[in-house]
Amino acid sequence: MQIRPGGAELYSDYLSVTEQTEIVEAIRTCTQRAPLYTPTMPRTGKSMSVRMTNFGKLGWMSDQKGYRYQAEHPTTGESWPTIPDAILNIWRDLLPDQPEPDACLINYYSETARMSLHQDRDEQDFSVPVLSISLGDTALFRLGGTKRGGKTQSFKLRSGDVMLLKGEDRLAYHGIDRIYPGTSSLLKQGGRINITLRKAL
Ligand code: MD6
Ligand code: FE
Repeated sequence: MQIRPGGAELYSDYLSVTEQTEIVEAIRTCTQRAPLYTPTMPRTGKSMSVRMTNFGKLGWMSDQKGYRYQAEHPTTGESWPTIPDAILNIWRDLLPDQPEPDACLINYYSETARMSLHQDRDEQDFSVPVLSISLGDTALFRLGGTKRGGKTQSFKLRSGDVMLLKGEDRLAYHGIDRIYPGTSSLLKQGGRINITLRKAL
């Protein structure tokens, strides 16, 4: 479970298939109101390869203006759906002493999508961990240190795995190098969903 002394924790197979299916169903319901959209990069305006949406009071956004949290969906202008209990309960189980998350980012990866190395640092209080849930196809995750260009380690994230970035590793660089298509039958259309729960404010 502990990956390394820095504080990252990996709970392999944390969710049963039944629990995973329940979460996918909840996401399907919520994305009817808050559809997946293609975010763009600050400055360049280039499209990211993942598609995103959010649940909770605040949604993490990236567009030409930069990274931020905002209360409305960028294309519908509506507030984000509330975070489904099936997702929130994982935070309550693993982080009972932490304040409840106000932001739930949903990333959808097609077979060819990737996520370049980044830090999660748009939140106010870095002492609150970030919780990440993997669903669908296996991904190759890369975890580095708190400085760009340092040593990194790679491991696979499989459907039902839950990871915490906490302690010193809360600000570790991380990214997704690739997806392994066809490694899970959870999502009918294939691909991978990553859910990150955070306390933004
Ligand atoms: C992903 N995850 O697993 C991307 N961020 O698709 C993240 O960016 C991430 O896994 C913060 C904490 C845990 C994560
Ligand atoms: Fe991240």
